[in-house]
Amino acid sequence: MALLPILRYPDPRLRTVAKPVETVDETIRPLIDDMFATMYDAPGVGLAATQVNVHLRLLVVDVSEQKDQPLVLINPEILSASGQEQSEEGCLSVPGIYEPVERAAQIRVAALDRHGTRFELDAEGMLAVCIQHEMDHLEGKLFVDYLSQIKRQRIRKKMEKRQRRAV
Ligand code: GNR
Ligand code: NI
Repeated sequence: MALLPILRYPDPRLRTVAKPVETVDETIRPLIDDMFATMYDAPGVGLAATQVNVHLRLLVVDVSEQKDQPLVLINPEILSASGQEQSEEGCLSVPGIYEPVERAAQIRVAALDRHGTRFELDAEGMLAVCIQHEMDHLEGKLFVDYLSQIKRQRIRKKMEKRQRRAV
């Protein structure tokens, strides 16, 4: 298993729209395992393939306390959404920034699991937030896109400054 480098905002590669996974077979499973290792190591509660520069519709999440409920969603689709709730979001691609974002409170999602079997899932709370956040990544969208232009600009400047220092 390997830890994968995570792209940082404002890297333009984070704006790539991911392509569907055509077939779920052995070739994709090592990527799933590496994504879990990378997410747990970070640590984070979710990770989209986009963040590790793989532009496929694949995400992993684990919002459990014990970090023992790994969930893989391949080619996820929102079947229905209801309610609205605001919560503080952060992102491994925008480290150190936390801002409130409004999202659907409850969602029903369909996806393929690591064996290619279709399943449906009802989510609310942190799991619903996380799945919506990860599905945005697959569309090239980041949580900072929901903030005001002024805030986003400030965050971008901060990230660019940090990146320069890191060289
Ligand atoms: O680790 C993460 N925490 C988090 C907190 C609130 C809302 C969303 C998230 S997802 C984030 C990991 C990440 O960047 N996934 O794309
Ligand atoms: Ni993120």
